[in-house]
Amino acid sequence: MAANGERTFIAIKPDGVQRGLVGEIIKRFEVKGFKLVGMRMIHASVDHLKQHYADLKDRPFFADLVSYMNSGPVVAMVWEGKNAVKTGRVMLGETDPAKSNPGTIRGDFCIDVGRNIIHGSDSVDSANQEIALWFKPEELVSYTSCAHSWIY
Ligand code: D4T
Repeated sequence: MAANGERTFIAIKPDGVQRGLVGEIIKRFEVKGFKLVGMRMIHASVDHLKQHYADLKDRPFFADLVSYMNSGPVVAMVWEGKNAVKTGRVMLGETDPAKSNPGTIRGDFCIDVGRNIIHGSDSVDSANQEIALWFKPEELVSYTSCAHSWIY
C-alpha cells in the first residue's frame, strides 16, 4: 500500500456521541487532510467490545471499560493518509485527558480517563486488526480526493 494510503481505525465512544462531539471530531480529521474511507454507527455488543479490547482483558478497569463502551452507540471510522496511525494518536492526545495538551481532542473535550470520548489505533498492525473487526471489506471505499495534490 502506498505511504499515503495508511489507514487507522478511529471510534467516537458513547460519551462523544451523547455529548454532540461527532461533527467536531470528524471535522478535525477532515481539515487535517485525512480521507474518510469508512464510517458506521453501531451499538456494539459486549462480545464485540471484548474482542476489540482483548489486549486489556487482565486490567482491573476492563469490565467497566466494556460496559461504558456498550452503554450507547459509537461512530466507527476509517481514516486514510500518510502516517494516519501515528498522527491520529497525536491528534487524540494521551489516554488520560489530564495529561493531554490543549489542542488535542482529549485535551480539549474531556476530563476523565474512563470517559475519554475517542479511540484511535496505536500501531499499523492493530489498525489492520481493528478495521477487520469493525468493517467488512466492502464497507470501505477507495476513491481519489480532489484535494489530494494540494495535501501531498
Ligand atoms: P483507546 O484504546 O480507547 O484508544 O485508549 P488508549 O489506546 O489511549 O489506551 P488503552 O488502550 O491503554 O486504554 C483503553 C481504554 O481504557 C480506558 N482506561 C485506561 C481506563 O478506564 N482506566 C485506565 O486506567 C486506563 C489506562 C481508557 C481507554
